[in-house]
Amino acid sequence: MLSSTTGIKKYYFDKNKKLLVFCWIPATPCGRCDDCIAFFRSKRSGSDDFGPDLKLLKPIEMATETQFFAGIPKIPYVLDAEGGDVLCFKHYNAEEVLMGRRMEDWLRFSVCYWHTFCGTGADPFGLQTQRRPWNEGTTPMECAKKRLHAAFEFFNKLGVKYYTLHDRDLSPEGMTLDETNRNLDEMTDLALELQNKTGVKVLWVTCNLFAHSRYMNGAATNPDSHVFAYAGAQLKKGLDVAKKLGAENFVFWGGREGYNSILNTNVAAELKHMANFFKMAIKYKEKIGLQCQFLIEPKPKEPCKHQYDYDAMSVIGFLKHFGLEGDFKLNIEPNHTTLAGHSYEHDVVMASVFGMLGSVDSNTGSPDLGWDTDQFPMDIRNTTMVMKTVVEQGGLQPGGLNFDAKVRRESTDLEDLFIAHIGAMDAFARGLRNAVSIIEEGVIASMVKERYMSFSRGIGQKVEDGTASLEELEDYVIQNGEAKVTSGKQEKYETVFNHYM
Ligand code: XUL
Ligand code: CO
Repeated sequence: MLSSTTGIKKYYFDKNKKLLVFCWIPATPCGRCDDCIAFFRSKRSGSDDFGPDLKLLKPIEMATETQFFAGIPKIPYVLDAEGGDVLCFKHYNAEEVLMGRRMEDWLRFSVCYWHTFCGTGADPFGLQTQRRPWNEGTTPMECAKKRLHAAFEFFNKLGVKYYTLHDRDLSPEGMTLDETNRNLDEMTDLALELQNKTGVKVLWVTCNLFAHSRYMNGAATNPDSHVFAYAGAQLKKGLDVAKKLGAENFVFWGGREGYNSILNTNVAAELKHMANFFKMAIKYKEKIGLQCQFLIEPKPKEPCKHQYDYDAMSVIGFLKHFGLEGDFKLNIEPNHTTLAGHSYEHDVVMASVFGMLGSVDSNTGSPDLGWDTDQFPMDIRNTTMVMKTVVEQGGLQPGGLNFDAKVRRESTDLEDLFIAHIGAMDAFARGLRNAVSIIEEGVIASMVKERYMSFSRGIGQKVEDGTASLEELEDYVIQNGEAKVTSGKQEKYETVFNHYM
């Protein structure tokens, strides 16, 4: 009788709102057919309310494959969900159109491979706390394949269309470059197969040029040209991988490109070598016909005491100095921005102002700590600030919002991976809605416009156009005397902003 396990299913929460049953396996009721409903009604009160323990909620679509995340449904959008319901979206409604674009296309969410599937909760003071079933296997390659299957099950259930990866997350390093590359070939064959099967795409690929001990003194800024050559060889393969997987962007994060002591460092030489490394990347990209956006990810410190890509403005200055600004944009990670001593949104805004905001590693830190905690972004004020800039510049495409974030060491359940992403996606959906209201109503924009009004006429207009001279400014002051005191009205702006939260 009740053997169907496909199609529309129903799921249930217990009285504590914990997902109790989502799929009735054969030989038990499927929860969908008339027989099941009759069965429930005979056991319970005769209605869709099955008593204090079970509640029938909206029918949801089941993911087709469950191997690693049994018990987790395809995450639905539930408009009337209650506070304790955490395995559903309450704000992120992928298809909903805001300012002429679907939410999904404004947000372009991506799951990162390294934290979510390679992370184990280990920290400098303690070993792994999180046991992941995909890490159980006899060889590194066997685990790598299991991990990839787990990742695609996760992407599907979460409903996220993009993922990001380092070359070494996907596939283990071998004894030689050749063996490493063969591992990568095998793993990228499987990744491509799963991408084609599911429609999930690569937002960006990056090379891990910082973890191996050979890179302890840097990769493109290493004082030894042999190490530089190794980094170049790894980058060449990384670009091939990006092409093979159809990556829409390629990120450079210079983990060890910087110094720990200025005394042993030739800064000028290192910066030139790094620029030459990027020039080789541009050439090879052109040669293989790789169509993707190059991105540099700023970070001020950690692991190096000083990193050359300190913040957005340092990177933009570097790119302009070496004539590279036409080939790169920036991937801004707000946890890095706050480490540089700026406010959360500062680098997103600065990069955007210079037309250089390419993508965002959407995470947050704990400003009271002072290192890169890579937490999930849950603060609606922060997400609103970021989305305001993103919407104002017309979106992030081909970049996106990549969750470079990890669940806390103490969050050890598999479902925590879902809860964290769902919470952050909802936080960004709320940020988007708020930003759209702020922009559509235009109160802040008209206040700002009014504030700069004096540059639209007279001497201000000449300054704006770049035609004024110091002599003219002096004449203006002689004729007009002292400038009047004008309030900056910060509290008014903050109050108006809070209205949209
Ligand atoms: C490190 C960091 C990296 C880059 C990619 O702080 O953010 O994960 O995003 O290498
Ligand atoms: Co990052």
